[in-house]
Amino acid sequence: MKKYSLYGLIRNSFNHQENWPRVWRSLQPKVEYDVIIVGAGGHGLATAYYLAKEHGVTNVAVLEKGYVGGGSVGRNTTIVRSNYLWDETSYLYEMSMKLWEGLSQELNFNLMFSQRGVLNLFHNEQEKRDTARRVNSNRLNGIDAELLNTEQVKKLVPILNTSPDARYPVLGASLQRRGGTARHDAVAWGFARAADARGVDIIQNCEVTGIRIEGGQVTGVDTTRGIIKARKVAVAVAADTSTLASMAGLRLPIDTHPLQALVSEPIKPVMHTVVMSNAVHAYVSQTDKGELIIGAGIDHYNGFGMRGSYSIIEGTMEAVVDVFPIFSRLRLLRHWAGSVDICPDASPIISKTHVKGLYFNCGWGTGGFKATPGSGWVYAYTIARDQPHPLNEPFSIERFTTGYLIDEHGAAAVAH
Ligand code: FAD
Ligand code: PYC
Repeated sequence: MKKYSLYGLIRNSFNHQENWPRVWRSLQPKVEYDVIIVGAGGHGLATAYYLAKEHGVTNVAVLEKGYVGGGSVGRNTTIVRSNYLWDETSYLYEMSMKLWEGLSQELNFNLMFSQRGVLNLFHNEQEKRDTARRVNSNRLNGIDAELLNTEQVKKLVPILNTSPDARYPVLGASLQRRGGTARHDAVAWGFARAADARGVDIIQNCEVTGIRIEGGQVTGVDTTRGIIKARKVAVAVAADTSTLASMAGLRLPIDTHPLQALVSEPIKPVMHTVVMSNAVHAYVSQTDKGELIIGAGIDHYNGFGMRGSYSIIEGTMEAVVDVFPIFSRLRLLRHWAGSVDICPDASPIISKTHVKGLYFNCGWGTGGFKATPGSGWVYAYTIARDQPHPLNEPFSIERFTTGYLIDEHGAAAVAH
């Protein structure tokens, strides 16, 4: 296994300029590529990296309308887990988890992946039955999962309000010990640097405004920096995918919503695992700097801006303070929103389309960060071979006509 060098670690942590890939200078796009990836978020960059590494496809451009890491990959609450309900989703996220477990070494970039455990609380009898079902399903699929009672949860997170009189009484939780967090922007930078080192061009400030198709075959894209030709175009824009789909005459069953989060001022360590609660509409962990990072449920109206409504955050704060009373004295440091595409079954699309050479990876909703390496790996396979890997075959666009939906609303663990 590749080992860190002390020099490499120091270089990574100080982010020296010479350590950055060509992406940080202004790269001019070539006239033609084998593959164009639209969107330099986590998924687009991971796809480029695995295309180069696993399939030897290096004449690749990743086109980004803004800057690397400016989308949801740099806005999420960094929770990584693989405790989904259905087999198809469990296999995909567990494969991603296995990639996470070796990713800092593989990319030689400290992703600060921390398997501190993820608790999913339940607050009533029905939630308890649903959680037990998911824990059993995980174990049958070889994924670590435990069902804890109130006392066991309290032992892990002493600051939790476990009074039976609480507004949201904690009856127990599922625990995935291998779950945890990672440094989100490092994931974008790590994949960007590794893809760049293998010859991929990452081009910022280059918005795709049209998809060129001739005789049912993709021939390239229109961009704000001119036409760029390619026989394969792979979309990974994560938000407002419908606009990209409409450029190719496709209609996707996707809704785009704001999703908000915030961090508190930093305090000494008070919680050592991630705590999520669907009912409370919140998920909380503590960063290495000491900030509490708290996320909300989705805003219910559609929205494409990187902003959400105050009432959502207000509701989340009210609930969080009920569950963690000591947080009531903390001050808010920063608050932001991202924009997420959601499919009707809360599962993603990783698929070929009716247009030859055109692929879509989207609909990750509130949960695509944890999928970043796995999604990139299977998407690269699909693009390179022009056929899905068995792991992403169930996630094709066709499922919305066959009716073979994979409903993961419960395990999404974020209020929808
Ligand atoms: P992005 O980083 O959004 O990448 C897409 C890129 O495409 C963007 O940079 C965008 O600028 C670019 N783009 C768009 N249109 C064009 C165009 N026309 N031309 C060129 N470029 C274009 N998931 C988890 O698993 N765990 C979590 O804890 C978690 N928490 C979240 C909290 C919040 C507040 C939010 C907003 C999301 C959260 N998510 C979480 C979801 C996760 O962040 C997303 O599912 C995932 O990051 C999406 O994939 P991406 O990284 O490729 O997206
Ligand atoms: O999917 O685990 C998740 C998640 C946590 C916060 C937002 N999404």
